[in-house]
Amino acid sequence: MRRTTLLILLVLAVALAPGVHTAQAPASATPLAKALAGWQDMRFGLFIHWGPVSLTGHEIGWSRGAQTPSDAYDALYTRFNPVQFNADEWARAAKDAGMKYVVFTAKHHDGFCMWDTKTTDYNITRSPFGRDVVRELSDACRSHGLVFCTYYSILDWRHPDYPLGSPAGKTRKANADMNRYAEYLKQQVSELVTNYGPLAVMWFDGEWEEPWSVERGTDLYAFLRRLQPSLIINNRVSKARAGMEGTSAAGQFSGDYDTPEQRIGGFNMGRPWESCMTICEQWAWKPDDAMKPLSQCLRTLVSTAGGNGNLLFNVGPMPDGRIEPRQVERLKEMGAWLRLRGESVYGTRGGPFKPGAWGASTRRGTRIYLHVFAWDGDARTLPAIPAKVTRVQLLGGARVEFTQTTSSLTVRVPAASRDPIDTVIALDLDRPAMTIAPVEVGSSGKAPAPQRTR
Ligand code: H79
Repeated sequence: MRRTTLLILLVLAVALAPGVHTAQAPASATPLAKALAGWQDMRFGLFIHWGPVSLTGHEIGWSRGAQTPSDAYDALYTRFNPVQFNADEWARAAKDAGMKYVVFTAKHHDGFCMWDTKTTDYNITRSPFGRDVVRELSDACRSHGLVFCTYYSILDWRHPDYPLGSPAGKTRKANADMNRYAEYLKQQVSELVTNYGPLAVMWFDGEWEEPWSVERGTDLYAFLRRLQPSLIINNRVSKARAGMEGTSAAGQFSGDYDTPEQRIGGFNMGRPWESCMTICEQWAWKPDDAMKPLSQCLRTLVSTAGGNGNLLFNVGPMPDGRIEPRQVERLKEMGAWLRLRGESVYGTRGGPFKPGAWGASTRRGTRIYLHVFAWDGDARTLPAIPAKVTRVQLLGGARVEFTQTTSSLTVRVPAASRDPIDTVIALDLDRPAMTIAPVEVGSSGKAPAPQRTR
């Protein structure tokens, strides 16, 4: 009897103990819930858009039948020979950036398959290059401790059975058969999950056209869930996405997380989300594309984490197989910053102060990390929170002057100690930071409007 009691106590103690990085997923959680919490902890991933289209410098999928006639587009793979492709270098670039996962375009809207598939000859092994890029990249990611994921376009403007065609789904094919196409699609994703998995995420896209439906999406989701119970599947598997905002319509089947595109998603503690965004302007490689400055890259990442989202940051490698050196350099700069400030990003959750031009906040345990972009002289004032702040310091140790009243909280940091991109300040509290309800910043009047933004 006493042994039974002891055993129960022991089980309870283990179950209630906080996790090492996060206490978001209890031990009893489903494989999917655990995977989602772990994926949220990662916060930062590399998106890679690549294929024979890189030979043209135009956008992947969309340029088919537009900038490049369809026949010419479909023949690009016959001269695709990226001899400088080195999966280890790509994985190293992601690693050096402080990224934790990689999502690769296994198949985009043009239908070209970057893996050795049995389902079609329109794949990388038939190119002069002849190597299985998905194989090499998934292996390299694993050996560098990165989590591998695939992007897969539901629509396929080239496949004869998919009803719509290039340009941009504006044409209709005569002898298409959507049911047959759906079988082809299932075989393809099952190859990806089975031969290259387990995958962390299956990143669907191209779901918006008429041939796809919530019913088909629900069926595909169930099919994949059976193949890999821990697989995370984005909301584009279904039809509930609200355009580029990427949120999901309430009450409709919508996969596991939301997908804002080319914008930072809205603050949301309930539904997981991930913003996908390009380091330049185009998804696929374009010569002399305009690259985002470091400050914008880092503030985007921090504002995303502050809204409780992930950032999937995209590069489009060149036709020779390399990621542009200037882009690799930019990624390295992000990684250098994260090596010093990473504890304020990885394994955190967003809030309680909502992000804005002023900055953002993240939290873990009894700590809030303030990420301050805009100062009022030496000060940053924020609305009050229902917790006592017991200690304030710059990440790295220097003490910070602070005052806390019933209506506000002010931190002061002299210019010399500030980081012009993002000054990170740790606030230690007398209670768990996750117990604090979200706080609006700026409109209350208690917090001054930001003086300037960069
Ligand atoms: O792979 C990259 C792009 O090629 C792809 N998604 C990223 C990750 C992409 N697909 N579409 N777009 C980008 C823009 C498409 C916008 C529209 Fe629509 C399609 C406008 C109307 C149909 C999206 C879906 C917004 C509303 C419905």
